[in-house]
Amino acid sequence: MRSSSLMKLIILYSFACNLIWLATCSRGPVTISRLVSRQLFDSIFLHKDDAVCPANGFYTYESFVQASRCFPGFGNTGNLVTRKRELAAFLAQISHETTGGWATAPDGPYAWGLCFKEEVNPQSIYCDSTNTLWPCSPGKTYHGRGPIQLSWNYNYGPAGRALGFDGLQNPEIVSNNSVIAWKTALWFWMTEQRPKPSCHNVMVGRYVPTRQDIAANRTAGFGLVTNIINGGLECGIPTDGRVSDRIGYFQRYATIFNVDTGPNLDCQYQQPF
Ligand SMILES: *[C@@H]1O[C@H](CO)[C@@H](O)[C@H](O)[C@H]1NC(C)=O
Ligand SMILES: CC(=O)N[C@H]1CO[C@H](CO)[C@@H](O)[C@@H]1O
Repeated sequence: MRSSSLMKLIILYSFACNLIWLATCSRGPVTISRLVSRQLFDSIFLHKDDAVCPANGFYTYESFVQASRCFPGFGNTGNLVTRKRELAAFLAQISHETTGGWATAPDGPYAWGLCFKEEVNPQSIYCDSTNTLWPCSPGKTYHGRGPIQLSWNYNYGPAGRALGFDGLQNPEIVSNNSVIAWKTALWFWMTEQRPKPSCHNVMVGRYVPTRQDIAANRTAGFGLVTNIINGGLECGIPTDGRVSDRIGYFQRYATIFNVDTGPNLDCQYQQPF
């Protein structure tokens, strides 16, 4: 068999496996509701459905639970403390990404997660044109959308491929379909994108630093997750306001879940990936 036909066969095979996964995953077990009930969820996101929040009505508890069924390891790996800490870290990072809070906001700055579904005033269309694997579609913009504010063609492309939508031609679906929006956030959280580890593996103690990671001070902890998400802009610099906002959310949620945050909350001494 010529190697190009073999390549096609492999692609077809992985595509078929992915279709099967997609078709069955939405009927997977519901485990996340054991850690976070609707009542607890609502007490975490006190203002997400306020009229002033552009995302009001969008990020429902039901769609979060539904999306989590495709990621059975999420909040379901390790002992109870580890599971709660991972969930608190995830909810904290998406809260910062979508925050509507400010220093003197009602109920404090960290009660305003999930206020936005789309980036306000994007400064670019987030098209990395050097990326030929995931080429941008004309007229489309890959600015932040959804709980994790998925950005860039090289994230929309693979997220869509994994989750069953055309991320390059139809990026808008991430701000139009709540279950897909949650799935993109969980996909980002669970998926290793080398040389970065997955956020999930960092929070459940499965991160194995490489020699480069050790030289760059990339030690496990919430700060490393921040580094994975936006380290290029936020890490390796003295006290960044965005990093402190992420930490503030994490501390509030860790208290709510009654777990400690673990070490290395900050990434100011870490080099970005
Ligand atoms: C690693 O962290 C220490 C402080 O803990 C800092 O002095 C050093 O410059 C850091 N190294 C790198 C490569 O950033
Ligand atoms: C029906 C609906 O919600 N449409 C929205 C889809 O997303 C785009 C932007 O990403 C919005 O402008 C539409 O209003």
